Amino acid sequence: MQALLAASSTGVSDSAENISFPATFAFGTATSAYQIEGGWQEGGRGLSIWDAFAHAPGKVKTGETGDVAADHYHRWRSDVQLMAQMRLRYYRFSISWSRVLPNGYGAVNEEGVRFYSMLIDELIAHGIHPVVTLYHWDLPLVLQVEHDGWLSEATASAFVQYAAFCFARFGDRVKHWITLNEPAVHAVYGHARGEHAPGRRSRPNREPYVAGHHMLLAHAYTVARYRKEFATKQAGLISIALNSDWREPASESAADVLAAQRSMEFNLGWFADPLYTGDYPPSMRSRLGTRLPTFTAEQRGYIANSTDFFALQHYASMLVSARPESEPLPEGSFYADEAARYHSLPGARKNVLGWDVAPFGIYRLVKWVQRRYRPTGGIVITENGFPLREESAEEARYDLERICYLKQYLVQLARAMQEGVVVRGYFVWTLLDNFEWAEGTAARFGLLHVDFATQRRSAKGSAAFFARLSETHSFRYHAAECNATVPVNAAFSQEAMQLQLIINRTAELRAQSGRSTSASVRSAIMARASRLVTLADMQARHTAENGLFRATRSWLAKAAKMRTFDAAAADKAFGEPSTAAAEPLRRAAQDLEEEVRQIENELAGSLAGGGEIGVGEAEMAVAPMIGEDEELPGVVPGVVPAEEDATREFGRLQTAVIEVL
Ligand code: GBH
Repeated sequence: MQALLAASSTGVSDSAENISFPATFAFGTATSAYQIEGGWQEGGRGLSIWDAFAHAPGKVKTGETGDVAADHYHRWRSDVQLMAQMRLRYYRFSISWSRVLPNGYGAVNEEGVRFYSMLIDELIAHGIHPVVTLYHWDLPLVLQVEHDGWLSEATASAFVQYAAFCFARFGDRVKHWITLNEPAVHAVYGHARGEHAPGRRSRPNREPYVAGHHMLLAHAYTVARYRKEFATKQAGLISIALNSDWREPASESAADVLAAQRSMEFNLGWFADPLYTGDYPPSMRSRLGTRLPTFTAEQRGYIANSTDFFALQHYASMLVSARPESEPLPEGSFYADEAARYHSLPGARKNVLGWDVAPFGIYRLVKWVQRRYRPTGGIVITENGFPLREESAEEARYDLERICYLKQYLVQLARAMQEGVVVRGYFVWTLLDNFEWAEGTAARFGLLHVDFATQRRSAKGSAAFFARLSETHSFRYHAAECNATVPVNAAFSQEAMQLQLIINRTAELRAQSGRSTSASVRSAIMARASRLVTLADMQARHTAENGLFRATRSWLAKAAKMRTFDAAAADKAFGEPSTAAAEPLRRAAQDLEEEVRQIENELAGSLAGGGEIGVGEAEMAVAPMIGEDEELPGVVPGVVPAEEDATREFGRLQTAVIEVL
């Protein structure tokens, strides 16, 4: 009996994997100016829309501002030292536009230029490549006040001038540029939801599209300028960073599949389609009509092919279903046009900001990007990371959840790369705890913990992990360390097959001998049946964790079916001997005929003697046939037809087992 049940651990693979990345793969960390610098009124810096927004009461949940943030403005030298100690080779940071050009355009603040120039030199001196974002949401306040910010084309022209200025002053040393950070998030959170600067929300289904349009134009003209005046001499690459949550269809219905696709197009395609095709996705054009601005032919020429690589940022995933006509959103809501409903992912954990952790999401996302855009220069993940509350440095030292998040997302990225998706780099958001926009400093994404009272930095466990990864380009991943599920479908098939054999044999012997099945065989069968319920539930969880929701539904159905294999029914079935019972069993187990014959031979001796069938015999019969490493068929075809069912209950049990195979 023990041995019979012990066999159940076979087929479950739970060994550590070695995940590795090419030697040329770029590992780095990312930050942004307003989130780390502080020094808001120092060194001649002009104000930005985030200064104004954070100082307005009630906008930041904790009441904090970025006035000091992580004080990087004063600590940049030691922060670079920390990066060097972590053996990082790439660092993505942003330039504060208003620190360089306090009024958005015109007068230059040389002190601000010097700050970034020294930072860049310091990075290079430590062997760290600077990757520079020109705009991470901190628009010079003047441009908002005088021109309505991104609602005006004037801001786009100002941006091009500012960018060209940066190329001229820093481009001799900076070889990787990002024009804008997440224009979609900036447009929606800043111009529809009002949760980010500039905090607008009065025309939520119009302004985001106008702002987005001008950001796209700013990007396109900047890239044209870079390519014309700087790229050849400076030999650099340029792109724009786009964020995308992965949107998984809530069901296989055509409506939901289309809704998920539409949702991808309305969020990522909104910016990515123009970059590759020169225009917005047709789905947006048809639903938004004249609310979606248009590009002239000349502008299309500028915007198409305006990236040297695809800078992709990803954090979370969600389920998407079609929004029924009967449940419209209030007229004018930004989300109404998309006609989608978002849901939590079944089986996913939520991070402290309520976002669903789903490593498979990054795999599907990069595949989606690769398929739709085939981006020249490949994909660089310019942000991915995990927030925790980590009050103390001590607590933050054991950020296993973050390490697991990073590992599991990287495992999925490596998997996509193995399948041909071109990914060239990966940047963790973020180097150190900082001002997390409307969340204040409460949500910490850093690899380094920052005590905001003392500004002391301490390494979290994830800093050590990432340092090693950045140096070795590989890590070991073991599902158990992250409490991740492992596939048990092979174990399930194997055990279901064993159970099938035992039942078949039991039935045949019973039919031939006319004796009832022994209690020990019955309980062995019941124990195996309940083990199958557990395995089916485990596999359901595993498939859900991996976004294989159709499989999840079928595993749940299998588990439910196996549950009907209850003791009372078994008693009834096994207690009433009947010759007819053997017939459907044989039909159902056609594939196993050969094996059944073997069992017959092996059991021939005990059969001759008659009597009860002992569990040991059944077990012996099954065990030698199924070696641990043997490949077993997953499916046994055939279902016992009801009309042949002389012993109805037994037939039902039989069906349960066969169907779940
Ligand atoms: C980035 O934006 C920013 O570039 C960066 O400045 C910021 O600090 C960092 O992320 C962390 O927030 O609630 O499940 O619907 C992230 C953009 C958009 C990603 C909303 C998560 C919500 C998923 N985020 N999305 S969900």
